[in-house]
Amino acid sequence: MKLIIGVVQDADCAAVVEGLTSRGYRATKLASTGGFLREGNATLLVGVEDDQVEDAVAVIARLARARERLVTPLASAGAPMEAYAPYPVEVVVGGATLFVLDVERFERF
Ligand code: 2BA
Repeated sequence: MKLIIGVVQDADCAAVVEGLTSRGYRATKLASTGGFLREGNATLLVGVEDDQVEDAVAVIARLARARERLVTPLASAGAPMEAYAPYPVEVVVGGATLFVLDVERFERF
């Protein structure tokens, strides 16, 4: 068994969860915050059989859309001020950021 941990944008989360559950996958949504933009995003936990990983990843890839964002990042606490650039930068936010982990043990009571 594998655990897919997927960070998606809030705007795509409902569609991704719907896409996964409609294909029989179970998903858990956790509210999360990106370290760079400091904005809300969503982290999905999706437990799947090994042979379902590619299909589940394809569902997420189809429904999570990359968007360009112009942002002014906040300075990190403790970071040297000379390393902080207080002007807007354009970033492309996923899509999705996925981690696929081996599951040592799975129980559901
Ligand atoms: P954030 O950390 O808020 O990052 C949002 C977007 O800002 C990133 O999109 C990337 O385009 C840009 N970005 C992040 N760090 C940057 C930096 N140091 N310099 C310049 N641009 C930077 P994505 O790469 O699509 O990431 C979307 C979200 O996925 C991230 O939100 C974070 O919550 C998560 N994520 C991405 N990579 C991760 C990792 N290696 N570990 C844990 N979470 C990750």
